[in-house]
Amino acid sequence: MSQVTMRRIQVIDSHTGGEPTRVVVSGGPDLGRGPMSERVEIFRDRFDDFRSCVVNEPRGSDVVVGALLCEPVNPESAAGVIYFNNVGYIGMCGHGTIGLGATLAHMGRIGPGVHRVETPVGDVTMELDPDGTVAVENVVSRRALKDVEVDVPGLGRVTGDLAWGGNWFFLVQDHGERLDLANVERLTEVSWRIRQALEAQGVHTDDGREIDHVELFGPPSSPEVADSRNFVLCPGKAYDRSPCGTGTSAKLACLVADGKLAEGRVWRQESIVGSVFEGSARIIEGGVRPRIRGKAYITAESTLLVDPRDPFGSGIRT
Ligand code: PYC
Repeated sequence: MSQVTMRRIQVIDSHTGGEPTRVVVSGGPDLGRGPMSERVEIFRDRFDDFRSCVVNEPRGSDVVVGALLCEPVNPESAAGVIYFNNVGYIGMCGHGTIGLGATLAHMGRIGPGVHRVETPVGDVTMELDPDGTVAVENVVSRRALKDVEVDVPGLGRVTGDLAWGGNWFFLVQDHGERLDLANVERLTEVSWRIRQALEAQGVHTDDGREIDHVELFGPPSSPEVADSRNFVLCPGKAYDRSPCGTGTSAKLACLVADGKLAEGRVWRQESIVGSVFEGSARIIEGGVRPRIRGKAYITAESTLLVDPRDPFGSGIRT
């Protein structure tokens, strides 16, 4: 039998509050030396097959968030990173940055302390505690619009806030749904319909793009555990198993804007699977600087192999 040369992609997998992150540590495309905002465009234009190969079936699944580890522009940064999912690229990722911190610690590249990470939407920091907990200081987050009304077929009028937390979110409090893991199919359907209605009714981000994350809120499983529980629908229709770092950042921005959360006070956000992030916000010009704290666990170190003859070498795109 003739020998074929396989492409080899080294990855380290982790999960943060149940949500997986797959960090590509070697074997990724060369995106040059520009800022991450430029490199993500090169990634999108020229290497999108690589994205799909790493996170989509048969090597991944709809739930996996990929993180391409990059050489940073500033040598004082710990890393540059570009996050991606089953359908495209996301600006920042909170659970992913907590996973990245755990991964870099696992690789022996960082120790306890504060480390800067460059992302396509700006620099963030991650503070690694000796016990492995990571606190992410996210990009400036803000509420763009309050009480936006949208008519959702089959649901009626839904009211929500539009906020940026490193990704764009539509945050809904009064939806009448049960936020329970047994109800995720219904929650997925409801959130998807809300997203489609936003698009159909021309509710966009302030630079005219589609709002691609929908977040539903409800009471926590217990007031001892958290202040609120959420269900977050991601752009490719998978739901976030974690409380979503960027979604929690958007929530913090709304709470502070409404005078419901004081600067520095801890907000405990529970996810639909029961994991909790601790968040707090510092008020700065243009919004708040959120701090999101959580813990990730390493689940695998592996080498993805891509046979050039494999018809699904670029993953199955949905
Ligand atoms: O934790 O920010 C987050 C996130 C975004 C998409 C999935 N998780």
